[in-house]
Amino acid sequence: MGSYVKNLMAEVKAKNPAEIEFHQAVEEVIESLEVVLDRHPEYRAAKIVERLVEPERVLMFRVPWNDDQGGVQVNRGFRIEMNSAIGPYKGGLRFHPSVNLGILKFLAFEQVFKNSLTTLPMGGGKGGSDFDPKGKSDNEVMRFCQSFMTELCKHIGPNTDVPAGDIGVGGREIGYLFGQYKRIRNEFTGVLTGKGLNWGGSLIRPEATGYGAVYFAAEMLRTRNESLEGKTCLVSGSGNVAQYTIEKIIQLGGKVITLSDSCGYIYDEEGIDAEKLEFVLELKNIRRGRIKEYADKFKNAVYTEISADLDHNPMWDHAAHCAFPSATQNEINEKDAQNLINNGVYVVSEGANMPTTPDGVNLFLDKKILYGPGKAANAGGVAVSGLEMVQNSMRLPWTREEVDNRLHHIMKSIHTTCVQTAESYGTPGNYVNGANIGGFLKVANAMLDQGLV
Ligand code: NDP
Ligand code: 2IT
Repeated sequence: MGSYVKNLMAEVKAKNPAEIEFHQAVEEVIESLEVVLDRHPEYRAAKIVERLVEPERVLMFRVPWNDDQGGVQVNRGFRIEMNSAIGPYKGGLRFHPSVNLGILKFLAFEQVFKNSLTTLPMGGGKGGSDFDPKGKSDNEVMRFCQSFMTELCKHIGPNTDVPAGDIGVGGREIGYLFGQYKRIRNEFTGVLTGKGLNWGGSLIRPEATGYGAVYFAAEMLRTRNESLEGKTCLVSGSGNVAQYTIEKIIQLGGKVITLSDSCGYIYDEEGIDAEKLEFVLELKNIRRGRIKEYADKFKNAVYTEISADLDHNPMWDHAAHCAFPSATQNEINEKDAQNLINNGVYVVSEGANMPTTPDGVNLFLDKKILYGPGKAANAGGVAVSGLEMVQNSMRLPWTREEVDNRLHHIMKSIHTTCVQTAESYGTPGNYVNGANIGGFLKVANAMLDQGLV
């Protein structure tokens, strides 16, 4: 680590104590950027990086709501408006008990670079709450969303800040949030993405992150004249991203043998076929059940609880070619990364945000496997959100084929940017540098153009 990175990291840590995920995300990016700053002293002089690590605005608010027993509940709401150099703030909302300022700042920071890579004009933001939708009734979720939006609606708008879904926020939550925004502001606009199809949503948005992560893996494989046909894949999570990752892998001739949730994972040696995936969609999206039920239904599958005491996750310890981490941050540590490599995995495409710890990432880079970091590999979701904004502006919906073709084209273009940028900065094949530098350049140049703001 050079002295510039060291000093900057010391400052970021001193100013933002205890925000460990934010420190991790910043350190990874600025390690990639040192070489860029050496080539471009104008970025250093304008303190572009120092400005990038400081959110333009942080909103934090009380969210009171009534539970079904009439009791009072209080949660905390957030929106981080990180950077608007190339477009309105854009990024998801996460509802999960682990949510705090540091986690949302890491996500908002990564979003800035990811959105820049999509080629669409979107700035970066992220928000959410420590509210846990698990075990809540639909009415409780609705009352929470209405209270959350009652404050948030003062700060967002289709040309200002456009939230979407993330962990714990899917179609149901976006519906309640949109309804309350419309009621208070008295306007029907594209203020959120991931909307229902008959009220402004885009076809393929639910599928987009998973499909995109698989398209990105296919592009990485193509650099070695290979495809996903016949490849065995490990997928973690069982939510939105995992579900459509599996669908696309099946379509492209691969086989998926794992799925998980925060309690445990299932291993299905025969592979999760379209019919079994149908069961998972119903289990997770309608009944909101646990993945354990998969092994109760399909007897050949084995369920294993994941204990927090273990120093590794046993689901990453199965023979396979590809891994698609699609649950949450830091779900692959160094030992997991070593297990993956020992088991023959040589393609990792990150559907989740920052799912691999820094030691794990370094191992993937040392071993020169095809490693697609989240900023690049999972950008398909926000890219189709951008396409939803385009359709809302035109008041004209596109067909499935139109959106899917555009998504595919965007993922290929992100892949090309990563490959070419990594090469021109002296680290061929390093998608981490490719994504960080590629995403940075566009934002940095826009910031220079717009003066000291
Ligand atoms: P969902 O809420 O639909 O699903 C999340 C899945 O991950 C669930 O299976 C959940 O299990 C599991 N999970 C969540 N937190 C943890 C945890 N702390 N430990 C273990 N398992 C956990 O979310 P998404 O599928 O939308 O998001 C998954 C990942 O993809 C996140 O990292 C998100 O930031 C990222 N992402 C999402 C995009 C989108 O468009 N939705 C776009 C780009 C990235 P359980 O049900 O037990 O909580
Ligand atoms: O992490 C992400 O890119 C998302 N959760 C999607 C954001 C969006 O605005 O669609």
